[in-house]
Amino acid sequence: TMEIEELQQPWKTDFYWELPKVELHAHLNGSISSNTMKKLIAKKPDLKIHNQMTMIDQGKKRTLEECFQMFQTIHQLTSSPEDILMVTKDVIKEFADDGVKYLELRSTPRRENATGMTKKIYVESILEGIKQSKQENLDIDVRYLMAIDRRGGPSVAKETVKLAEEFFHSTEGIVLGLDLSGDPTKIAPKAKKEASASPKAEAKAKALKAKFYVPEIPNQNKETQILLDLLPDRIGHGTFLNSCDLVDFVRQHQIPLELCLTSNIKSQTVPSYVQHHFGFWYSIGHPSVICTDDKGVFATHLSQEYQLAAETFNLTQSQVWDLSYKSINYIFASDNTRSELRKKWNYLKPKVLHF
Ligand code: 6MZ
Repeated sequence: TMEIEELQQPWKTDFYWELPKVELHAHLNGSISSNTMKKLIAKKPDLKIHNQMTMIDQGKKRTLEECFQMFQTIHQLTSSPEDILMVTKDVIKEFADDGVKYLELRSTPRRENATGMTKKIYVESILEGIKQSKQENLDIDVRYLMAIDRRGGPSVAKETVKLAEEFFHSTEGIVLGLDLSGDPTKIAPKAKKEASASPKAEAKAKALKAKFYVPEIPNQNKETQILLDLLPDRIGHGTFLNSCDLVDFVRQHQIPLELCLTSNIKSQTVPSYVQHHFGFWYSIGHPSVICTDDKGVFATHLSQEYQLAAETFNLTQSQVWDLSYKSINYIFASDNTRSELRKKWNYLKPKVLHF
């Protein structure tokens, strides 16, 4: 069966798979593979959910709104602490199998009344999954970013910051920071400002690194600037950094971008691979990290994203290597972890780069 599996996984053939990689933008519930999804669906047949409702096949597209509906469907399938534990372990294993050596997994703490899962239990289940994966000696270092869904507004944002702080102190660097995500169309501008301002300000005070999405929808330059003024440590997508002022600001502050090609194309925030803004940011040498966003929903792998970027923008193997090596600069973990990763990359370099 190994042979068949290899054949069905063409991205596993080569360089892109062997390339050691860093994944900095992956939502847990969007990263569930179809294998794991089958297990979840089998546990809850009454929901009548099938695989096609939770992923977007090759060549298919959806609107961003439809993508957010898919997350609601997926959340119905991951409603218990056991589900979250299984999903966390499977996702980590899959990233490790794809050559990812360092992973910052992000996820929104969720309460589910039906199963009695609290936000705290949710977080603990993820941390348990990370711990168990570590005990299995997988060659991957996993950290957790606590996500704030924009829809919740300021009160949920504050609650999440508090929760993050609790775990920040007790997990010795596993909980690294915050992320502002969720549907960018679903929150009033004022609430959005407060939601984004409060965690950043509080987190800064508490020496937590905080990170934020910039809205993925157009014509929100003013709000984008409000978010940028908080000086996020990294920016997810950057899809609509579409005015000179915004671009200048991001360049001036050298804020690294997490770029997710397939996600943007399948959710139609970018019309095609060649038109993806990776081309622009890469050409000016701006700190850019290739990421998957939701490898399950968008049916991709990090190695495949590297391959797509390389083939679309004509990168050589050594340019691809440098892209991956530089992404180590932008992780939220300590300098110590950074130098461990660099050592690993340098050790692997002659084995991976064939000239
Ligand atoms: C914005 C996104 C996203 O947190 O339940 N999420 N937010 N833009 C995107 N681009 C497609 N993809 C995923 O994972 C699912 C959640 O991640 C966020 C949404 O809030 C979604 O509900 P967790 O593990």
